[in-house]
Amino acid sequence: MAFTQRSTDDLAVAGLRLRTDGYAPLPRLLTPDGLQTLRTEAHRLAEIARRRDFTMVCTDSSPRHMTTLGGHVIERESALVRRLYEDPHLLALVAEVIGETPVTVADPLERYVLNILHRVGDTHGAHTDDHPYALVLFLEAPDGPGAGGLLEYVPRAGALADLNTGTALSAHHRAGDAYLLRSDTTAHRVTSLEHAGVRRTVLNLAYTTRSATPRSTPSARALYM
Ligand SMILES: O=C(O)CCC(=O)C(=O)O
Ligand SMILES: [Fe+2]
Repeated sequence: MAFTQRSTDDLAVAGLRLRTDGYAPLPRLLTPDGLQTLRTEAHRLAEIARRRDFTMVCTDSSPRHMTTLGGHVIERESALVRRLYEDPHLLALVAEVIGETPVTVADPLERYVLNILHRVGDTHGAHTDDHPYALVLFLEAPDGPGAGGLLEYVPRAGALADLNTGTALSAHHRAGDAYLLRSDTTAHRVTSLEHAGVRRTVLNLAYTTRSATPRSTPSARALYM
């Protein structure tokens, strides 16, 4: 199995953190073998990923400088990611943290995406996601926070501009780490990479719930089509 085991207590702590901060870290979620396998898969998928450099008008014109691959392509190209997304152990872990049953996303484009920051200045600017939960798996990451690529987030944000008021929380992650985000109501962004030769590659798995109101903004199509 690609995932390390968590105690019920650990998952309860993560659930509390998610409800309080909109964010819950899951350090070293991937086993060394799981990380190796997924990183190799990400390198293969990166060959067909597309470079994006633009400002997203519908998210306060926040910047996107990154290489991405949308779920509709990943679905065709990667049996591994297809299986991972519906892995019963993973779904059980997500259920435990969010306190309800996660439901897989119907839209293939947004179900899972690959985001690669790999040039100095690369950044994934401010936004919220269309679906309530994001499980973000780190396949490559700078070793320390000094190289950038930090997640910044504001729970229950009234506006994306809340990220600029000095109240944003931030988190650094290493390869093999993961986090869960209440991604539809938590404003979030990834800070610019500061050093050359550093890569930050994540696989974002999106989940919804039975009670969630479906939402669809143009942003996912602009970044992943
Ligand atoms: O890379 C990250 O940590 C965040 C990814 C993200 O926000 C997204 O894919 O919507
Ligand atoms: Fe996001």
